Amino acid sequence: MAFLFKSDPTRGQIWRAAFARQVPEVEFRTWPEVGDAADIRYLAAWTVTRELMESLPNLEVLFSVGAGVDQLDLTQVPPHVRVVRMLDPGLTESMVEFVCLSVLSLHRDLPHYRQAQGEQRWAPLVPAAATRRRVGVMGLGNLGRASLAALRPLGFQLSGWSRSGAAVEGVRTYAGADAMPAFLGACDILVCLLPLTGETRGILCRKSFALLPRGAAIINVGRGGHLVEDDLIPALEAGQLSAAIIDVLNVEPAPADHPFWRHPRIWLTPHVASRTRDDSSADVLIANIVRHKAGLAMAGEVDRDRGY
Ligand code: NDP
Ligand code: OXD
Repeated sequence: MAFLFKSDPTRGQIWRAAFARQVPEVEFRTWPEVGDAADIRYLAAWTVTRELMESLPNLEVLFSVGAGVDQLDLTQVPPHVRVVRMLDPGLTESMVEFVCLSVLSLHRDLPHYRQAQGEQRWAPLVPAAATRRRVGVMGLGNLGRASLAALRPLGFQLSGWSRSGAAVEGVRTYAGADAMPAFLGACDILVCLLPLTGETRGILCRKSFALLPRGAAIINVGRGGHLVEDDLIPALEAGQLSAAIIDVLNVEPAPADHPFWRHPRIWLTPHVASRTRDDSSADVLIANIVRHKAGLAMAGEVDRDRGY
């Protein structure tokens, strides 16, 4: 029985050592050194191709090395292969930091001060109380909930939107498409932490911006495909939005002529809100292999029909 690793080589060394310590009976192989492909039961990758899938006749579980799975193109993955996303506590910790940093930056008007500094203007604003600032998170999964829990002690008015609208302590929750206008209407700062699916693609667009209070700000730490990029600058220029922190784009890295690079009200970061941590993720993945071998449910298994 073998595990095939197709990701960053440094991470591979750390995972290999963890496998040797914790599950020595599972042989660790690193792509493209597949060996006898019939041995491979488990694969961990960021992306896969049809050729790779067809070359692994006994594959049982595909582990995403990230929290998202949209990049895997599940149409190339045979239906019997189970797909599991990464629930790494280290990744969650980094996302929480980034969301708090971004919300606080917008709350305390840092895009305004960066722009004013560039123009040598001393332009103080009266800071709003956090208790008067409404922060809404789209996506109440692992990352959305953890981010809300960290924002809560700061005093913000918190709301969250998801398909089911499941309760979150200290957060006003909204369920499904019908509740989206009411949710958006009460967000001064909107954070997107949705998975990218057929239903969520393009959810940040002219229409949803119009439902936000005038002057709201957005943070997209989900996927580039959530944002209709052509709609962002017009919304900023019209004053409907005041600022945007954009960590993910449709095409990464951003091409040199991408208009977001130079817009004073857009802060662009290179898909760094979070990342799977090499050490903590090994333990999570190995725990899932142990569970799978014992016939138990794995943490983070994806519902392939839902797409997340
Ligand atoms: P989860 O799968 O745990 O949570 C997804 C949430 O989105 C759930 O609350 C779900 O609702 C909700 N949702 C899904 N579809 C819809 C829909 N159509 N309408 C309303 N709500 C919906 O995901 P994670 O929290 O682990 O991760 C979220 C995303 O963050 C990842 O998919 C990835 O794209 C992104 N990410 C970005 C990173 C970065 O560096 N920028 C790093 C890591 C992840 P319900 O609860 O009802 O099922
Ligand atoms: C992820 C990511 O999905 O890094 O983990 O974007």
